[in-house]
Amino acid sequence: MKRALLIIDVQHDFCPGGALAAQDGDEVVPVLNEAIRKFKAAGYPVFASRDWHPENSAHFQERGGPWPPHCIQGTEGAEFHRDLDLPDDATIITKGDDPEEDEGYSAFEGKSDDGSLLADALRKADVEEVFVGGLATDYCVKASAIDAVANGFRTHLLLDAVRGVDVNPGDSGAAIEEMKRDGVHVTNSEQVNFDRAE
Ligand code: VGL
Ligand code: ZN
Repeated sequence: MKRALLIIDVQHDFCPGGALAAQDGDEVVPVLNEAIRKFKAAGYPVFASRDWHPENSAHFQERGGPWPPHCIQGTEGAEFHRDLDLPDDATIITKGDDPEEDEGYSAFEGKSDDGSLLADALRKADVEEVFVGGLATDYCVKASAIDAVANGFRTHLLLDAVRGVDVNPGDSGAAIEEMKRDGVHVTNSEQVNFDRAE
C-alpha cells in the first residue's frame, strides 16, 4: 500500500513564542525530520499543510472568530518552522486563505499550488495510507486525520509527532479519543518501519 507523510501546520506561530503556540510545539520538528528521512528513503511522498490567513480573516477575534491573529500570509509566523527539513519535492497544501470563513481546519479543505484538493493530490500520487503529524492535535491535526479516514485513506496518527493548543485542559487527549473513534490508528514514529513493509 503506497504511503505518504502528512505534516500539518508546523509553522512558527504554533510553536513557543508564536501567536497561537501549542505547548512544546517545536518538539515535533526533530521527530518529523526523522520521519521525513524515512519516508523519502522508502520513496514515499511528503505533503505539508500551512495555515495561511489574510490579515482580516473572519477566523480572528476582531471579526467574531475564535482566535487571535496568527499565520498571516507573508509573515514570519506563517513560515514553516525554520528547522523543519521539508524536501524540495514536498507538496505544500494551503488552507485558511478565504477571508470570509472561519474554516480550513482540515488540510483536506486546502489546495496544492496547482489548485488540487489534498485528497485528489494524494490519489494522483497513488497514496492509500497516510501518517499524520504536526500542529495542533486538538484542531487541524484532528480535523485532517478524521477527514483522511472519511476520504478513504488508511490513517495513522504519529503520537510523538503532535502537540496540542489545549485551550481547555484535556482537549488533546479528547481529540485523540475522537480520532480513534472515527477510525484513525494511533502509533509512534519509531514504530513506522519500512524495512519489512512491502
Ligand atoms: C489551527 C487553530 C486555528 C491549527 C489553525 O493549525 O491547528 N488551530 N487555526
Ligand atoms: Zn488558523
